[in-house]
Amino acid sequence: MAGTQRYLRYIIFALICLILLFFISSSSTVPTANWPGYASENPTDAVPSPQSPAGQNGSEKPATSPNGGAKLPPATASGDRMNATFVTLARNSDLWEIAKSIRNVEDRFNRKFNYDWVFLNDDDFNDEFKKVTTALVSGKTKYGKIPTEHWSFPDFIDQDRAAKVREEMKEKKIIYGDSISYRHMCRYESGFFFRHPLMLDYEWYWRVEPSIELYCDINYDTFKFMADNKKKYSFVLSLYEYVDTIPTLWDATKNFTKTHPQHIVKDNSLKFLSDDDGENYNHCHFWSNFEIGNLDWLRSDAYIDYFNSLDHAGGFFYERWGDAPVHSVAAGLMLKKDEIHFFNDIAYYHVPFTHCPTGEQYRLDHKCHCNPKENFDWNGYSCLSRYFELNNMAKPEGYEKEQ
Ligand SMILES: Nc1nc2c(ncn2[C@@H]2O[C@H](COP(=O)(O)OP(=O)(O)O)[C@@H](O)[C@H]2O)c(=O)[nH]1
Ligand SMILES: [Mg+2]
Repeated sequence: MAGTQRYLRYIIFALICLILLFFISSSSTVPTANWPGYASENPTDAVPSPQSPAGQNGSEKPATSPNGGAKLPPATASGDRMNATFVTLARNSDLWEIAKSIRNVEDRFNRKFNYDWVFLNDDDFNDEFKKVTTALVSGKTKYGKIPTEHWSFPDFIDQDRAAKVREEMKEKKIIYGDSISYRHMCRYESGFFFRHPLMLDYEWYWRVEPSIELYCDINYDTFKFMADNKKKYSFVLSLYEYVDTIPTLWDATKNFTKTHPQHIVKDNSLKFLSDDDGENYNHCHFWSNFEIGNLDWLRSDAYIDYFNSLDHAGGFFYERWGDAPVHSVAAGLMLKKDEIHFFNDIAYYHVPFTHCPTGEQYRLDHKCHCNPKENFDWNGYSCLSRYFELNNMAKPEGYEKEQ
């Protein structure tokens, strides 16, 4: 008898469990998984695939082409795409640091847009580099090898003089002062990356370096913003360059402006670069590890003439000219001031500086995770105030607290 009762209790208990399970599974208050499709859905269903590299000029504007092999969710942003790509110069050994950067860029921006990503290297990329980066990027990935003539000493450079400079800079403990590869890198970023065959398909680029972070959601197409607002070059951080790396850059620039006055535009940003109407350089520059810019501008006669004249002056090897002051001086003199844009809303870190947008409401609305106390913008070593003054821009509310 006791045994039968125990069975009955088991059966009733099991029935109650079944009824409970039924209610839980059919209840509308329990969230169901509703993620964008992964492997089972073909991402090309969501984004029309382009006939040719996405172009902004034709009336039929194709979208970006998602990276079919990566099995990532399709782009969520509607609308046309620009003819644009991310671009990274890297070594195979940079893999895990660039992987972090890619993940930041994808999470905050590119998963919504699926723009392509071009990787350039002076060596061959290995299979692991390609495999990992392709898995992370939502757009197409392309890998290019830099031709030797773009990553070597030009024949007009005196090798002994260059070697002596490296020794002296090493003594003086100037950062990267004794490095040959760093000089090739700076020269390449100054004069060649935009002419690499893989880059010729594109009109816009966003440069990304290893180990960077993005701190806020970017919910609009920054490339389209550049085009719609007639911008050619942009920045998030600006600062004073280490003088010992560019002692004669300004003299070389003045020689260029004398011989090529036609390339200097009216209403430029000279005031950002010089406090005495061009006599001397104040060493302000846009930090070029972040850039969104127009490749056709870099491929213009004006920019190429400037690069060639600097290259022949020899300062990439006889000093240690960085691509940041080179790009900045060019943008400052050869673009109208309203063609340069400050992306306040792109919160960014590259060691050791942070740009964290001033204004709490913006940071909350865009799910920012940067500490506003670390914002470099209004620090005495930043050049942003000069940029604001030059462009008659009002500094954002609360900037005093971040000085
Ligand atoms: N392929 C290649 N890339 C390099 C080399 N040196 C630097 N880079 C890349 O050039 C960029 C700038 O170098 P980085 O070490 O970040 O310089 P820093 O930001 O000025 O300290 C990064 O994207 C690096 O990955 C090199 O010798 N070969
Ligand atoms: Mg770097």
